[in-house]
Amino acid sequence: MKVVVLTGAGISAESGVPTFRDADGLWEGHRVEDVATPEAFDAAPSVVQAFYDARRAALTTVDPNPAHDALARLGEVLGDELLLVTQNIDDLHERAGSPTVLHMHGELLAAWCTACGHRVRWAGTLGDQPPCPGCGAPALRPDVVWFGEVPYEMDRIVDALVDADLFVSVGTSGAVYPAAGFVQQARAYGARTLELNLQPSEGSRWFHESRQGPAGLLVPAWVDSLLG
Ligand code: BV8
Repeated sequence: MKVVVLTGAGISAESGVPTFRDADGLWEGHRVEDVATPEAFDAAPSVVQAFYDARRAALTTVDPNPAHDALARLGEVLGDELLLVTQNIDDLHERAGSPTVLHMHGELLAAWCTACGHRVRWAGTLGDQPPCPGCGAPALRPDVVWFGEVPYEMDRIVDALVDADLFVSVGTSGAVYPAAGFVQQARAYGARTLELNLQPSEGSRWFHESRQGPAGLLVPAWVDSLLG
């Protein structure tokens, strides 16, 4: 059985990672959409770098929760039959042991040089403009997909949606595209669709079934039911 699982900020909420809709979606008084854009980076790079440096540093203070652990278990059993796609830029799926994780919006623990295009794993800060390990230019930006930028590995995701027997969405508000449109694509190609979310999302009506509750309870229960 081919399964595609899409996760959003809600799966990391119980680990202590704030969601985008938490804190009324503001960061230091900025609308998230205002700091997570290339325009914001051009206008005020230090503000944007500080936003991501703080979130990168906070990663060391949080741990995976039972929802991440259950998806790692599912990945161990299903192998290539499962594609785990996340909108999250944290590393909690990997730390829970998920064999493969597709970060469609990038990762906090990676940097990208805007001078030479070099990509590099990065755990420190970028606000102090460290030199690029590739070309030496002080031109590193967070390797995340900002609003108005094209998400990563869209071809691989769409291929998996077309082949999917089951599409499951966990902890996402369905407010941001193209991720919010995956349920309709998967359903159009015959997949059964299931939503696991604390509250109904903007896309709930597109799912065959929508279960409300905390991911830390819903996801282990669903994985146990699937693996029997
Ligand atoms: C693009 C990285 C072209 C940075 C992010 C169509 C219509 C309208 C607008 C658009 C459209 N197409 C494109 C747009 C523009 C835009 C967009 O969607 N804007 C929105 C605001 C209207 N999209 C883009 O710009 C995208 N690029 O379209 O390029 C293209 C497209 C296709 C193919 C080729 C080219 C790029 C978008 C990516 C932006 N970067 N993140 C960073 O993280 O800082 S988006 C970021 O916000 C996250 O990654 C995530 O995607 C989104 C937040 O959403 P969620 O993860 O769902 O989090 P949220 O807080 O909203 O909700 C949490 C949910 O969890 C809630 O439902 C809550 O109930 C639930 N919950 C809470 N606690 C729990 C829980 N559930 C279970 N258990 C709990 N304990």
